[in-house]
Amino acid sequence: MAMLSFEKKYRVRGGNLIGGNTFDFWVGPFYVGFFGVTSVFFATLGTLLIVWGAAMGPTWNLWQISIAPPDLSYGLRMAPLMEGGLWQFITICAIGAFVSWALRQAEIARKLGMGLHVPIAFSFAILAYITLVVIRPVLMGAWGHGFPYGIFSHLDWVSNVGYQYLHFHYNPAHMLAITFFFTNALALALHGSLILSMTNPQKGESVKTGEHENTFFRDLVGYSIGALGIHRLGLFLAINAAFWSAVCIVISGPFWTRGWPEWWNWWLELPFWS
Ligand code: 07D
Ligand code: 07D
Ligand code: U10
Repeated sequence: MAMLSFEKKYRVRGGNLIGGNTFDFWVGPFYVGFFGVTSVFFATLGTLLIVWGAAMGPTWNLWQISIAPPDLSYGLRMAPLMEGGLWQFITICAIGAFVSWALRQAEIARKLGMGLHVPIAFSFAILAYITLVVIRPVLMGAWGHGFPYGIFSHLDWVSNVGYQYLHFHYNPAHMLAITFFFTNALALALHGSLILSMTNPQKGESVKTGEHENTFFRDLVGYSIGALGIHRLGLFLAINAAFWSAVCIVISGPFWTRGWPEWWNWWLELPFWS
């Protein structure tokens, strides 16, 4: 969208995190800034490395392209480019791009005098990714425990790792994460439908108010969380979904090596039963 007339007054200098006013300008609708440049740099370099890896074969089929991490025998060392080194460089670029993007969000929020809620929320997605490709591999002693960069190959990785623990659904943190994801969808469906039902009236009807929103849920379930509350709840649910996802995978291997169903034996072993 072209620059809206009222946007001019928000396009102010300052608020940068580092480097004074480096790249403190806009290109079309985009704020550039120092971290915009680092975002573009890492994202471009990482993408080019993936394309280069794809060019080394064996396929140009988009679904089958895959850049694998090094073999487990390389441990935590750097590997030759074609034997996982490429995956290591792409991982560095991905982390560089994601962290730059979060800092860019923070910089823009500061310029506008807003809270830092958006970058804080995104940092939980970054945490989940870093848990998969850095924290867990380091704890297990080999980069080879990271997931491969390919559309279908990363699904194979999830399935294989899941079955290594016999039945991943028995992982208690996985249960929590899934419950947060599902609750998040329920909350967004309730909120989206409620707002549309208030603000998109039939022809001739007037737009309803916050009082109607509260009354609807009081009539239905006896309680309304309120306009601010539903957004707090949404953020809480989403952040927890990502957080417990990170927990469920970091405990699989570093802290629990057997099948997840066996973990539940603590219940049978309670002294209470004997
Ligand atoms: C809608 C925001 C837009 C983002 C999109 C994703 C790329 C990748 C790269 C050709 C909600 C853009 C995609 C840039 C292209 C190459 C090499 C976000 C929205 C549209 N996955 N995953 C997908 C990623 C992991 C899993 C789809 C990324 C873990 C399962 C897409 C990561 C595990 C399924 C994708 C990542 C895992 C998918 C749709 C990083 C556990 C599916 C994503 C960086 C988390 C689904 C074929 C989406 C699918 C799917 C991207 C990590 C499991 C290709 C970038 C290792 C079970 N994943 N994923 O809509 O259809 O997200 O797969 O961590 O069923 Mg995945
Ligand atoms: C990691 C993505 C981060 C993304 C970032 C941004 C770009 C830019 C550009 C669009 C975390 C990327 C941006 C690239 C794009 C443009 C322009 C998000 C990440 C930073 N599971 N399971 C989960 C369910 C089973 C298994 C999580 C359900 C089986 C393993 C979630 C089911 C077995 C792992 C989840 C189910 C199994 C998981 C994923 C049902 C397989 C993980 C969400 C109904 C046989 C993973 C941290 C997530 C995890 C994970 C859900 C089934 C195995 C809770 C609902 C039983 C091995 N599963 N799962 O983490 O926790 O998002 O990863 O059966 O590793 Mg599971
Ligand atoms: C919400 C809301 C709300 C709203 C909202 C929203 C939540 C209150 C008020 C927002 C929600 C939506 C809009 C709904 C839809 C969103 C989703 C479903 C989420 C998923 C989103 C997508 C799939 C879209 C993803 C798109 C992206 C990420 C944009 C991609 C853009 C870029 C890659 C460009 C980024 C720009 C940058 C980094 C800076 C500027 C740079 C340029 C213009 C390029 C030029 C480069 C330079 C000048 C730098 C030089 C480059 C260098 C040095 C690198 C060179 C390196 C080499 C190797 C060559 O609650 O209600 O309503 O709307």
